[in-house]
Amino acid sequence: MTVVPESHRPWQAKIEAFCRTHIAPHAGRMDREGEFADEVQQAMAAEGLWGAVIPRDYGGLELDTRSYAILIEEVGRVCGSTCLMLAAHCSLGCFPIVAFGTEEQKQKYLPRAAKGELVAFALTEPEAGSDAGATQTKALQQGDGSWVVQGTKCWCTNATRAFAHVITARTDDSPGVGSITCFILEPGMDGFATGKKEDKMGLRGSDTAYLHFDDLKIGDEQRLGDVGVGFKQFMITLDGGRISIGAMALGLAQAALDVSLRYAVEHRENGKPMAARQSVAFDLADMETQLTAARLLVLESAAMKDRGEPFSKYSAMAKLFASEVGRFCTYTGVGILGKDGCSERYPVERFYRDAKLCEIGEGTSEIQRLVISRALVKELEAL
Ligand code: COS
Repeated sequence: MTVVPESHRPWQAKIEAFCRTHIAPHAGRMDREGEFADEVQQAMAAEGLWGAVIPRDYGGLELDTRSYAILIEEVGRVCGSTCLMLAAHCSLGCFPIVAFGTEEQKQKYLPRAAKGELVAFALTEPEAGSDAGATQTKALQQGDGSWVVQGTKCWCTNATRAFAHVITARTDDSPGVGSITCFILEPGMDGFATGKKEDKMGLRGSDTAYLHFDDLKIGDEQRLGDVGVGFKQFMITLDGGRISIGAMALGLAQAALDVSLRYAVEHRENGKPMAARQSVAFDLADMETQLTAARLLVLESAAMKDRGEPFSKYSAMAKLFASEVGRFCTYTGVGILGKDGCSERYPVERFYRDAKLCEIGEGTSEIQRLVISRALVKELEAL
């Protein structure tokens, strides 16, 4: 049984089967080689999955947020690297264009994104990580209305594969968050360069690299939203993105439980299945309990988003809790498998390496605690 609502179970079953057939066979190789597989990108494109959050008018699936979270969880259950690239494309790349783009920008970028050409989101910089307001990339407007962009972004997911990048830059010299504006850049533009690729501990098949902008000149039509509202736009974007990182952590946690349970039932010690040993049985029980609680939080924050209710605190709680559950379940899974847990014969060590990154990307656990506690204080002040 599952806490996934009955209405969403056929979708879950369909995606589970797709992932087993088209993604799982490539997951170990992508991790070992540190390279995303073209055939996975193409199979997902044929299924329309890159268009998950794009409206139907632009060729997307226009999924409700619970269906999207289920999609992300199921992809995460077989491959964290593919999952991160899908989540970054949908929640961070496509969402801001859907939410803040002009009709021309939507027509230009969304149909291609829905067909499986990737979109990236470049926010983090060498000196602006958790303090996202410290952005140093600059965009200076010229007399003819065009902009010249100068700066460096790092830890950008989909960096080398994307055909469009949503970026943030400071558009005047004032230090506050009110001088940050979003733009859409394309890799073919003069002055755009992809830099060093990250060699990561986990999610190794995902495409993460630096981006450099050197006197990159763009027209004003590449500006995404009004001047000076970029910080708020990406805070809203990250609110939604955190649901997907929570869902991804669920997928990795569920994958660890799947492997551990089967192992504990099939492997015998002193003539009895390992699952009969109380310490292993209790570990399995804790994994299932924590996983179910985290799934309820992820699904409820997704439902709140769809109902149009304020969900920022809930998505932060979902991301915080699910990513810690992801670490717990994958760590515990490695322990249940023991020596086999440390071997690449079983994927649980990959799930463990992948899960740790869910506690860091799209806002560390400390940032989620900041968002949650600030929301609590605001709620009290509003009484
Ligand atoms: N939705 C809409 N607006 C928001 C918002 C949200 N979720 N969160 C903040 N804002 C607004 C605030 O209302 C404030 O507006 P006013 O100046 O009009 O009052 C403005 O944004 C600044 O907010 P705040 O003062 O809270 O900003 P801080 O600099 O203190 O930063 C944190 C807040 C730490 C939460 C933010 O920097 C953050 O989320 N950092 C993590 C970034 C991150 O996740 N990076 C990983 C990226 S992975 S691609």
